[in-house]
Amino acid sequence: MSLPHLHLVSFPLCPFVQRSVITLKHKSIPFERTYIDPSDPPAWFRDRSPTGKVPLLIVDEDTALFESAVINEYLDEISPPRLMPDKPLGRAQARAWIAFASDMIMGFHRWMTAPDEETFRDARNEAAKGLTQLEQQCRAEPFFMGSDFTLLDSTVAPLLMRYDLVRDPESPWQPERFPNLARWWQHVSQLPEVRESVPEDFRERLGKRLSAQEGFAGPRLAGGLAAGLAAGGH
Ligand SMILES: N[C@@H](CCC(=O)N[C@@H](CS)C(=O)NCC(=O)O)C(=O)O
Repeated sequence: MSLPHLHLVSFPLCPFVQRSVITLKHKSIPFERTYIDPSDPPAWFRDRSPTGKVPLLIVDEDTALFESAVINEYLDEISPPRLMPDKPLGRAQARAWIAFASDMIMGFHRWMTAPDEETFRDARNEAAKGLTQLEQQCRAEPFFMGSDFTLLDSTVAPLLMRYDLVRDPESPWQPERFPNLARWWQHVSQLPEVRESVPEDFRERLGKRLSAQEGFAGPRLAGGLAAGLAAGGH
């Protein structure tokens, strides 16, 4: 089957873009990529995007798709084999947990950008609750839902990559508390499609973003990221 021309409009730090990149790379689907700054988007992007958000996938220079979960299902449908369970109930479960992981990305963002200590602690507690629920679902055999890579793996990887990088003594991500997720991440973080799903200077960009943030969380988390860098950890 011949594939359409795919143009992914991206932002280097965006976890939603990253999940589409992981799917594209996992399936070895060729694509063109343009980076924009969604906080100061070019006019052509404003014209084409109904939400003003990335990712935007322009198919055959004609149709613009938005919402990363929808983009991922489209990519999956046009390039077999499918990265979703065979049975309707399994697919419904995968979609539900994909939506759950999207909320957790927003939760990570609330924690990372908390303006004061109280918001930081509240966001931390909420995120820890979400991680506990993900932990109960994660089979890590070696993939999230079992022996096969699914769109849920593409979706959760950007979240864990960020928690793994942004270290803090009070981080909701404490690997020893979440052994399934930790085992899963140890495996999935080594996959080329995950390693190559962000720009090479991703940490530095994240560090700059945190340092530039005003309020409680930014400077504190930037310090943790720098310490991880100095120790050669990730
Ligand atoms: N639900 C959307 C979320 C996408 C999203 O929030 N993207 C951010 C960048 S990570 C964005 O473009 N923000 C610009 C804005 O909100 O104006 C999806 O899954 O695609």
